[in-house]
Amino acid sequence: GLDYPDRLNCGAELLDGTLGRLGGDRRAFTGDGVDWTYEELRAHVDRIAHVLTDDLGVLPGNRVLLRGPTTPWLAACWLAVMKAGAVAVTVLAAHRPQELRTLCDLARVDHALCDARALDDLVKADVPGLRVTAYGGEGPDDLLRRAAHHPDRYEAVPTAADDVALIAFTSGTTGRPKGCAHFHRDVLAIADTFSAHVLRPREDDLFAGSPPLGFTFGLGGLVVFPLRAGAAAVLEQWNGPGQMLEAVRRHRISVLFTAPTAYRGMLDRLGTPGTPGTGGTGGTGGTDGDGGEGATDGDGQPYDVSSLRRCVSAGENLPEGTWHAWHERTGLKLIDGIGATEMLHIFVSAADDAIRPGRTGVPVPGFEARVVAADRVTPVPDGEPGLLAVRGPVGCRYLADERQREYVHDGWNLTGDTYVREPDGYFRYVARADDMIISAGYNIAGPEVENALLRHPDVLEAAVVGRPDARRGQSVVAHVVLRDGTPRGSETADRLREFTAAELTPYKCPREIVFADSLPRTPTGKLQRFRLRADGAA
Ligand code: 3SK
Repeated sequence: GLDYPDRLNCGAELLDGTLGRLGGDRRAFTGDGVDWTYEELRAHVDRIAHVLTDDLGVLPGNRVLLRGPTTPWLAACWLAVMKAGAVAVTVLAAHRPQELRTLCDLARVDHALCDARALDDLVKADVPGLRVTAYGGEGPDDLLRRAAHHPDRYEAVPTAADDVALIAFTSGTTGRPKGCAHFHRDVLAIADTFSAHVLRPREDDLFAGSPPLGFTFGLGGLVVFPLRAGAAAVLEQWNGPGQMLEAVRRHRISVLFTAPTAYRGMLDRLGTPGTPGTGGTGGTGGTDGDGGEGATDGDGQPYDVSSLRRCVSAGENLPEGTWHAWHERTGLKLIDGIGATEMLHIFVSAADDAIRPGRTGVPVPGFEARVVAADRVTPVPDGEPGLLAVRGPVGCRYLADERQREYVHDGWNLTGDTYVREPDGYFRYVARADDMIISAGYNIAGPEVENALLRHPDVLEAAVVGRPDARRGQSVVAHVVLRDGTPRGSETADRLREFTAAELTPYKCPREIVFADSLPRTPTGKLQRFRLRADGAA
């Protein structure tokens, strides 16, 4: 088990602990015009922590909202909040004023540190009593200007291991946000489970990825894991897979965190071995402004992914076809994983030779997983679908929300995913439990139909939902984003229907195909199938 002392401050542990172990002269964060060693990072963090406590009067336990694009400064603010013993309330740059107001109210936020470039919406949110301090701007009270007047060493508040360190929000894929509280020990636990045992980073690794730091997938992958390993991270905001590929080449990134959609978007640009990529599409893979150059990036340089060593895919189901295409093109085995904001990070996964394509993996060391029946308690036999239940060092703690009772049963967290545990102990994703389609008495998993569609060369993205149908209860409708240049029309729809008919049992085949420019997604990139069900069109 994980054995942490009763007094534990995850910010101090990640920064001072690593620095003490490995020395401060190693590279820590780069991006947004800065390039810091661990020593320099600690000086910035400690100065900001002084501003928090000495100037702004932030007390241990106060809740501090953090908002901004992915930069080393945002990560430094997060670490300073940790060291000051306050609670980081992480939100997305994409949250709009009304949403920000709701989140601040839910989390009882006292202070906010906000990138000057993202200030407008927070000001518009007009949160009663909120003290907002901007960073990276021109104002005389700018956080960084204040920080310069403070000492570069700060003694971290000796928080308890089970003091709340952060509150992260999940809107799930259906709306009403919930705040999830996680302890200082939880932050270290995700590094000491998934990262230590599955990812196995090296000190010379350079991490990067697309998930924002307001999404715990990004916070873990881009801040917690590299710091715990004494490695470095590129912290910059990318707009789509073209910019991602450009960053991989420019920085020589070795560990990449992103979602299946982005891996497909990158593959679309890279092409298959021997064939040049298309250099850009208009699909959900990205609107990067780099289209049209063939297999070169925005700098006119050929794409080069040879620096990549570990590629993590999470946030959504990874279709087996995407796994094989990435492997064929790059020689790398994608590390698939399922995580949840409620669980902070990934709890079922596999790497290297333990990977079985098309399966998410096995419980990460430290976690247990099982598949249970609709009563949420009784395990179903291997090979049968049911609800995924998981328990381990990290678990769900919603802030005052009755949905806690639905999520946690007898110490097991029910993530809302339908899974099958196969006889070899591997977990295979079926669908989100509320995304199962019931048509003419058959249970149909939308992702299975989506995966079949994605195997067609003209399909870039697909979302399959049930539509109310008087005869069948529900009928299967596929929303499809086509690759550039493929005509939308009945001929293409017929070809796709024929294709799925050759791949799937007839009752699973889409009755209707709707073409779309893009699919509705949450700001963290998850498909919002409920919006397709409600609209009947993208
Ligand atoms: O919500 C998710 O999908 C997720 C995946 C990996 C790590 C963390 C999270 C929240």
